[in-house]
Amino acid sequence: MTEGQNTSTATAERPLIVLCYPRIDFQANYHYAWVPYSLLFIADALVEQGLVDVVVYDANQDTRSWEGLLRENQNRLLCVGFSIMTGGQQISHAIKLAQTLADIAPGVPRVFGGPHANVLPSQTAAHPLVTHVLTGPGQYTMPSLVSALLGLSPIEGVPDLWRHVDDEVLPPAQHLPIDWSLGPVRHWNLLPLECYVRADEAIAPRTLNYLSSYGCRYRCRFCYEQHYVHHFHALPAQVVLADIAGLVDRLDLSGIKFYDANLFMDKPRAMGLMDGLGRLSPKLSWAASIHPNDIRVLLSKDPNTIHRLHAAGCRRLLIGVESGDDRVLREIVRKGVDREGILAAARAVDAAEIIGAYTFILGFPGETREEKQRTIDMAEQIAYLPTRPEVRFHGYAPYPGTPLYEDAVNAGFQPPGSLEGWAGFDYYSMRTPWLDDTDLDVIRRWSHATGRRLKEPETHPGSTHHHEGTR
Ligand code: B12
Repeated sequence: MTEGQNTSTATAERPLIVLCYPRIDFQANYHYAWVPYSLLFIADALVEQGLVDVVVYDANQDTRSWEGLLRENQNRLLCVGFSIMTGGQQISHAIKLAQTLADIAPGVPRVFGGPHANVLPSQTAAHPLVTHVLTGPGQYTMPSLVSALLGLSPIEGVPDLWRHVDDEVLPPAQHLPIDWSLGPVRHWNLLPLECYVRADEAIAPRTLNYLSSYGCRYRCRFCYEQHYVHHFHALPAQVVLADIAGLVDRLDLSGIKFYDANLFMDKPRAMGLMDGLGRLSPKLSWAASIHPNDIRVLLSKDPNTIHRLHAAGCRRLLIGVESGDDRVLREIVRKGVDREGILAAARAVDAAEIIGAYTFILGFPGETREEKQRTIDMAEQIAYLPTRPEVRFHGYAPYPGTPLYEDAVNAGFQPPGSLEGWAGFDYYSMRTPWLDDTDLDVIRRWSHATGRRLKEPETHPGSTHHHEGTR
């Protein structure tokens, strides 16, 4: 990143907010660069509010020194926000960056937010280096905190704010109403977008990621999504299309990877989006996540829908299958679709020549060897479909805030008891009582496998940790 590129009209006297996206390890294993949308939405709202300058620091991409940035601005820093998700060592990197800030400017509030903080706000706020935690969508809560820090409104009025005062964690006095609506980004120049445009071999030479909705109405029991927003919030199709057309123009894009948990949650909206994307000129290639049951629903309405998706530029669909066993799908995961439904969806996607990227999970609490084997058999069946879809296995990792996490804890999983403890929680290296050596071997061999590659004798580059997919 080049200095100044992501600073809103800076003036020496204005207070400054730095929003930091700490590094995620294994980034080197991905072929891609992810726009830190979490912080972009917040920075965008702060620019609109007009009270402060804003800098977004993406530690995955930024070439500036963190210490240098803080020292240079220490006299006007109003607060620094850190985004954290569980895993990928992001929490431990956040703690280090917060320590540097505390050393340079001890009085500047260190505000934490993001998926991990949303789930465990009180434990996060209790960490000695954390002064505030804001849960939920930061574009609605952060401007309110800024106004309070500037003395323009009472701190008690800030929704969903947890404060670490002396040795105590004070819970929020207010909550954000659940019926907030999602607005588009207005200040794309807050990030040097060009550095996030990458080639994706299954999509297009100039591909950028894009987020058009929050949440998912399915209730898969291992997934964090249901914890976060409870409701599904989405930008209208027309807004998304205009926004994407602008980005295509500005960045000469040829591809879009949708970040949405499930782009097809709202079918009429998704179809409107699809038709609009199909009409864009020049034509874009794109990829998205879809729940296998949504493929079933779309096909039941019109068997031609998947072909229409391909005609509209859809090149890859990320599909979470999780298990090939009906009991596991029904009782443990509550996936909302059975094995036959998944196989039918996979065949339809294949017939439309869209690349399916299928993910499977092994090692759910209470899963038997036979059930795991059915999953492996089904993955193989899918991997050898004519288009040779991508198939990956992951070990089940209990993420806090999910219903299955409670089951895992009841069945003997011992979760970390502090933010520091969660810093070491790693999705790739974690072991639970439900993963044995056979499972680990399957996960290793299939971590970046396609039907074709499975025929190869062994280790292709990046086989142990590779985990790319639509993400
Ligand atoms: C892109 C992405 C990634 C990228 C991250 C890079 C990047 N720059 O974003 C990559 C691919 C590296 C990644 C990796 C992983 N990811 Co991921 N990822 C996502 C994804 C698809 C989008 C994230 C996003 O931008 N969301 C949109 C923004 C706007 O939402 P948000 O992050 O929640 O931010 C809002 C609020 O939380 C809040 N907020 C966020 N930060 C802050 C900070 C402050 C100060 C404040 C006040 C508020 C605030 O305000 C934001 C704006 O509204 C999400 C799913 C999703 N659709 O959200 C999963 C998700 C974040 N990932 C998740 C997980 C588990 C992982 C992995 C650990 C495992 C995996 N799934 O691969 C790995 C870990 C890394 C590794 N070892 O490889 C989980 C996190 C669950 C949790 N409890 O933390 C999610 C939610 C998926 C899920 N449903 O389970 N991921």
